[in-house]
Amino acid sequence: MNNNSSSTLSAAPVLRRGISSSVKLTLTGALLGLAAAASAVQVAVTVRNAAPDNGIWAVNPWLGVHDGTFDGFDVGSTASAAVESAAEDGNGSLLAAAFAASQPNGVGAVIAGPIAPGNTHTQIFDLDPANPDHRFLSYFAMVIPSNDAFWANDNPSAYPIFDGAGNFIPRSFRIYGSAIYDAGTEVNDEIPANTAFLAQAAPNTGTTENGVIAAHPGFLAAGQGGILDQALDRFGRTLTFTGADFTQPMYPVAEITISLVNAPSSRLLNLSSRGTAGTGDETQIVGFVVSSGADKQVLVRAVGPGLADFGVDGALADPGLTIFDVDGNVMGTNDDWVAADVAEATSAVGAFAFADGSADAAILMTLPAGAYTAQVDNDSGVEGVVLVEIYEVSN
Ligand SMILES: [Ca+2]
Ligand SMILES: [Ca+2]
Ligand SMILES: [Ca+2]
Ligand SMILES: [Ca+2]
Repeated sequence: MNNNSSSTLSAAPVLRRGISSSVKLTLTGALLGLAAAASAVQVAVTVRNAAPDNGIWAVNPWLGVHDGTFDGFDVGSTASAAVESAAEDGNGSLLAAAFAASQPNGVGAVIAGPIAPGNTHTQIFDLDPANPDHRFLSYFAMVIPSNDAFWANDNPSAYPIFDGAGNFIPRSFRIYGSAIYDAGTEVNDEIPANTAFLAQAAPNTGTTENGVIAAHPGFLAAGQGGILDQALDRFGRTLTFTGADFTQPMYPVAEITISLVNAPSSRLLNLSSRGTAGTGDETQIVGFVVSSGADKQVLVRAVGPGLADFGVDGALADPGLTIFDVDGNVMGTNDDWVAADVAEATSAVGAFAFADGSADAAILMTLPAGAYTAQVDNDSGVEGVVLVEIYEVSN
C-alpha cells in the first residue's frame, strides 16, 4: 500500500454556542478493528520532506526493513554502483536488488516519485515483531536537483523498529542538511544538463568524480549559475530553489516517523485535523464518535508548539483543549499537557513525544459511547496552526 492512501470522512455537524461546523477529518493510516494475524503488525513509515519553500526535493526514497546487517554504504568509501545510480539518478532498483540478495527475508519498498517540500508519503509494512529479519529500518533518497547528493543512514542498526523482545519502538526523527552526503561519483558542477530534475536527459550523465562518499559541501552560491539560480516549469508551476541552501544551520531535510498502524490487541484510531485556531469563532472543533460497546480510553491532543519541530510556521503558541459531550457538558479540559498523565499512553499509541514543559495540550480519558467534540482555544489571542489528534488507546 503506497501513500495517498489516507481517506477522509465527514464528522457529524457540531453545534455549540451557535457555531455550526462540519469538519473534515483526515484519517491517517487505516481504520482498524479488523482481526489481524496473531503475529503480524502494520507499521507505517512516513517520510516528510521537511525543507522550506523553494527548498530541496527528495525523489524515490527507498526503505528497507532488515536484520540490522544491510549496510548499503560507508562514509569515506567509494560508492557502489547501486549507490551511484540511486544518488545520481534517483534509481533505487540496484539498491533494491542488493537488498533482496542480502536480506531474503527482509522487506523493501520504493516510494515512487518526487516529494516536494512540505509533502508526505507513507509506506505501510506488514511485519512480524518476533522475526529478527524485521527489526531495523534503513532509508535512502536522492536530493533533487543535484548531481549526486543523497540522505541515508550509514549505520544499519541505528533505527530499530522493534526491540529484541519484539516490542514496537515508536519513533520520529529529523534529518538535517549537515547529514546530506555527496556520493563522490559525479562532479558537483550543477550544470543543468548534468543535473537530475533540471535538464539531465539520461541516467549517469555528468563528469565522473572518482571520489568517496563524504559530507556534501553544499550547492554553488547564488549568482554562480548553479541550482540556487535555476527555475523550471514542472507540475504546472514554476519551481525555484532559492531556499535550497542546505548548509544553513539546522536546515530541515526530512522527517521520518515510524508508527504502529495496527496491533492485534488494540484498535488505533488516529484522527488528525490541522487548521487554524484563534479565539471565539476561530475555535477549532473536531467531532468524534465513540461507537456503542465498552467504554473507550482516548488520547486527545492539541499540538501547537510541537508543530514547530516539524517545520510548521505560525503554529499556535499555547493551545487549550476541551472535550464536550453532545449536550455541551465538559468531559475534560487541559491547557498544558502533564507528562505523568499522558506520557505512557502517548508512547503506547505511537504518537510523537512533546518537548518537556511544552505548552501543547493533551487529555487521556475514558469515554462511554456517544458523540463528542474536541475544541481548541487559545488564550494568547493570536491565531495559529494547530493539529488535533484523537487516538483510541484501548478497546
Ligand atoms: Ca555504513
Ligand atoms: Ca559529487
Ligand atoms: Ca548527473
Ligand atoms: Ca556517474
